[in-house]
Amino acid sequence: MKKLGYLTGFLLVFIIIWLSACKKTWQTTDYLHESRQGKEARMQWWNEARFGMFIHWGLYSIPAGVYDGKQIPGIGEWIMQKAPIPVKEYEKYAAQFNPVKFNAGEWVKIARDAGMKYIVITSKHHDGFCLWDSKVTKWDVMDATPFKRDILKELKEACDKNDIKLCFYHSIMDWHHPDAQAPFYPNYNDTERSNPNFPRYVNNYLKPQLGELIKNYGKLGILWFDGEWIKDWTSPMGKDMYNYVRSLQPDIIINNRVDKGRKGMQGMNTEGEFAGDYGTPEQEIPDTGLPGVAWESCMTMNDSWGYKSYDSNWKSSETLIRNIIDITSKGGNYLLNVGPTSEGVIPEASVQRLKAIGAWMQVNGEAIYGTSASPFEKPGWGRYTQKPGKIFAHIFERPADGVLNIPVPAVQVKNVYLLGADNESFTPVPADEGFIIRLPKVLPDSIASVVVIEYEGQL
Ligand code: FHN
Repeated sequence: MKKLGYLTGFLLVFIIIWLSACKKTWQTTDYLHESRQGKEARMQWWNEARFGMFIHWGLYSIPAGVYDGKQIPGIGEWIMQKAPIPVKEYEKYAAQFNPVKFNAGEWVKIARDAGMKYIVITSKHHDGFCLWDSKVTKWDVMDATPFKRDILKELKEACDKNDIKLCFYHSIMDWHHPDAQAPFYPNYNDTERSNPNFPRYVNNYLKPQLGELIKNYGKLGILWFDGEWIKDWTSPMGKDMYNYVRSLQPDIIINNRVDKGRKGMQGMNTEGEFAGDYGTPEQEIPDTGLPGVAWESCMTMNDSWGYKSYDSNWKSSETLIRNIIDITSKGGNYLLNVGPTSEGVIPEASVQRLKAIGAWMQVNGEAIYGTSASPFEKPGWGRYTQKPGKIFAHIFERPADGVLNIPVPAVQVKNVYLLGADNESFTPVPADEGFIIRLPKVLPDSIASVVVIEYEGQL
């Protein structure tokens, strides 16, 4: 009798434990309704980072904008669509992909020395080619190319050694998969047609591949979705995908292109409830930031994301540095792109610009990292950024008379000094609006010099 009692008791305990374990499995957390504090904590590193590297790399770096002897207009990574190239033809590039000069450590060092705090690389772009060893396809670098190295794995190891967050760009649209857009050739980007097998692509391919990326490469910073504009991708799919990815890495950040809320290249979410942690303006900088709205402007250095051999329309280092300042002054992040060659080399023109940015950030980085949007109107001579107790005045054009009028009440000012000039300090002279200082004739940096105003109290 006693034995029966023990057995019953044991069974009861086992059933309770088993049910609670099942509840955890069945219970799909709804990450879409996270508290403001929870989201702020999760995005703290991102809000402090302010500056990241975008890398568009894949088979499209082989044609590099040329097909059948002709220069194909448009962005390099769209050559399959723009030429157009049939899937079987495009697959031939895989046998040529052998980027023997690829060195993840060198790429990460270039990003780190430029002052970039995260790297977003195309794990899979619209052509469907995978830069990692995927178990659900042979259309990947391990099976389809002579290179046979897991690029994402090597990059993750290099990022971990350099305190850089590795993030993955992943295209929902897929021009190679028969259940996605491949059958739409010659217009893979047809936004009107549907593939009846698309749900099979999502459940048996897209989600399992994302599972591989999220589970097999350690802690990631961002899942940067793209290609969400296709007809077959729906908002419920986007919300489910958001929850799925967060269920595997609850702290990961996901951009707003996972759902259908993005307003085109302007990138911010339309009204209504759409998944995604931040807006994604593309090739543009919003006129003003939006209080309480996280956003990141992504931009090329020339005109193409993927490498194009003849695209030499490079933005100047001055433009790129002032873009960082302008974006930061509006409370955004800057995701600046490089398009490596088919040999695995970041173009020298990009490297030179990133070195110039790094030199500026070395002196002035405190006026960018961890700052938030300016509390003041944009001044004619430059921009403002801020941290608690500090205003950073970024001077693009020195006023002819050398007089700078800063709208911080003189009584609150504790210290005013110039970065990059042995912190040369100034005596603030009270003025109608705040105070004025007289700048030296020559400023430390012709692109942007920063005056720091330390103050007490609230503005
Ligand atoms: O079609 C892509 C394009 O190739 C590139 O990846 C950019 C980068 O954000 N996103 C899409 C265009 O909006």
